[in-house]
Amino acid sequence: LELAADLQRALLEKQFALEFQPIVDLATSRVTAVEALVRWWRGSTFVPPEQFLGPAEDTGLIVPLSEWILKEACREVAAWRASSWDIGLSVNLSLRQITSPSFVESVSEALSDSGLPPSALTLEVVEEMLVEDAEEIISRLSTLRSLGIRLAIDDFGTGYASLAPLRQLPVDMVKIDPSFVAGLGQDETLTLLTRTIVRLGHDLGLIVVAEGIERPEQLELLREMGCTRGQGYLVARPMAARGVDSLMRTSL
Ligand code: G
Ligand code: G
Ligand code: MN
Ligand code: NA
Repeated sequence: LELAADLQRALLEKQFALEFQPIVDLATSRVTAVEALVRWWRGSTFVPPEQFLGPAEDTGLIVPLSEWILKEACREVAAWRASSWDIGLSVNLSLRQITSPSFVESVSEALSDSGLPPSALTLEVVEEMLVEDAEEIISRLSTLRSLGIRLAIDDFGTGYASLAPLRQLPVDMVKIDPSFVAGLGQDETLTLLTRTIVRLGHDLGLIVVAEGIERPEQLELLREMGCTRGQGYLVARPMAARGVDSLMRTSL
């Protein structure tokens, strides 16, 4: 409850910030997109998203918070693109955000306000959101996709119904959960599963992103498997917009 009150105040007092984690094309090592990640500095204390996203969801504050995240992230990425840097943006969605009445409109508004083209925006959902009573969610996401927005399944492989969402919802991308990537080259089963997910994704015509790349060995194996894109501390850590500015200058 105290956290809930603090969250409300944090929103009013603009205590939230965004970081952006680069996502690279594994074949060329070029940065193709950034994933927006919300950060909360409660005074001088950093509160991890895992601690406040649940309470924000329970209190409904996730809706205005997510609207701010989308607007802010679209604005930043549109500015980078205006400097002739061809990058895309990935944004994580929460369940309550998608089911809120203003969801589709707020995404469209974030795009039109910033001038970011719909095709430059990828919305990430987790499998669990697409399993039960998901008709309304699937319908809303499909509406956005028909506007040109891309959809990704985040943490792919960890849900208990991994393959059903691929049939129910037209998606563009799967993001392989870090728990698979962690075992690359060290655990035979995880290596085999990763290879299988890459192949499955490609057979379905999807972009496959590996997350949580921390060791050179993982990067090499993913390249050898033909995985499309990679993300992780070895490639680049999440960074403030200023950090992305410098990255852009060295990338252009
Ligand atoms: O950035 P970090 O690894 O600490 O994120 C932890 C979790 O919080 C991840 O599951 C991530 O998807 C989620 N997360 C980070 N930023 C956002 C956001 O802007 N919106 C939503 N809904 N989830 C986020
Ligand atoms: O659930 P989601 O995939 O959206 O979570 C993304 C989070 O994963 C980010 O908040 C980021 O801080 C974290 N992350 C990104 N790269 C790595 C990595 O290489 N290792 C670990 N442990 N976490 C990472
Ligand atoms: Mn994500
Ligand atoms: Na993930």
